[in-house]
Amino acid sequence: MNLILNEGQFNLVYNSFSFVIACMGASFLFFLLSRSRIAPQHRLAVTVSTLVVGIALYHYMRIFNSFSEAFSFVDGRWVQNGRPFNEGYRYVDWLLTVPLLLAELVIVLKLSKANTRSLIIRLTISAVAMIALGWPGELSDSGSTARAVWGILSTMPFLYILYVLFIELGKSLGRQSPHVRKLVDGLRYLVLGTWVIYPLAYIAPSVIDNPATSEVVRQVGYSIGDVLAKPLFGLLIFAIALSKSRADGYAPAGLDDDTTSGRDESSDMTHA
Ligand code: RET
Repeated sequence: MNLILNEGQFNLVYNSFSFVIACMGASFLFFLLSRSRIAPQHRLAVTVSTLVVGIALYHYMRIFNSFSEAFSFVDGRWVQNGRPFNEGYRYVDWLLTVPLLLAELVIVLKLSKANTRSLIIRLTISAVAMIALGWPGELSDSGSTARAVWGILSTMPFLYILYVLFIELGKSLGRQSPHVRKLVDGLRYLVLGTWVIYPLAYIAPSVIDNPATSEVVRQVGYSIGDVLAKPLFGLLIFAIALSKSRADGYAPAGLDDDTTSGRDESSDMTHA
């Protein structure tokens, strides 16, 4: 059955994708241009953030094009024209970015090597399982049993990830400074608060009868989730890396805001 969206519904999805592209592009540049503010030993987490928003920027451009090509404007309404809207970009994006986001969180904490390795391996496996199990469900008919079963299977690794972040990671936080501990705490709640958007958007077609409304809710929901989970999460990671850099005594020349104006340029050169 061809989906029909009214002008407002089509524009809402279209503009959400456009907004996500702007957020990913701006945060990509920000992470790239600000990396010199971070001490070299804390830069890896920011590098991973840069990769995540770069990957998402690319995928959202593809999603945006695929969406606009899949609909034609006929008699004042947007009618699906037979060219499929490729939802696969979204899942491929998550397959790459979700393990990276989790790795970023572990890396910035600078735990022991063995602890870091074990956390990254377990989180990566569960993230891949969560997304791989969600994909067949996303392709199933709305309201079908298959959609519900795949959704439940995918929720299991999702719960395991939350368990690792809240219970296991909590034990490792003792060694962090109070400021960093507060930031990491905020980060965990950001993950909890934003990641639940995804399963909620996933069940929209099963609980909302109107196919146009449920499609809009799902697409806008995933888009909001992606902006919070990638650029905003990346900014918090950046703040942790910055705080740790300062605690390590890292003060790059020319970057201490308004104190630079009266300084002799040759001293900046020697630090460059
Ligand atoms: C699916 C299927 C239904 C059940 C669950 C899901 C969870 C998805 C999540 C995705 C997170 C994506 C992120 C992307 C940002 O880059 C697959 C929708 C639990 C949690 C964080």
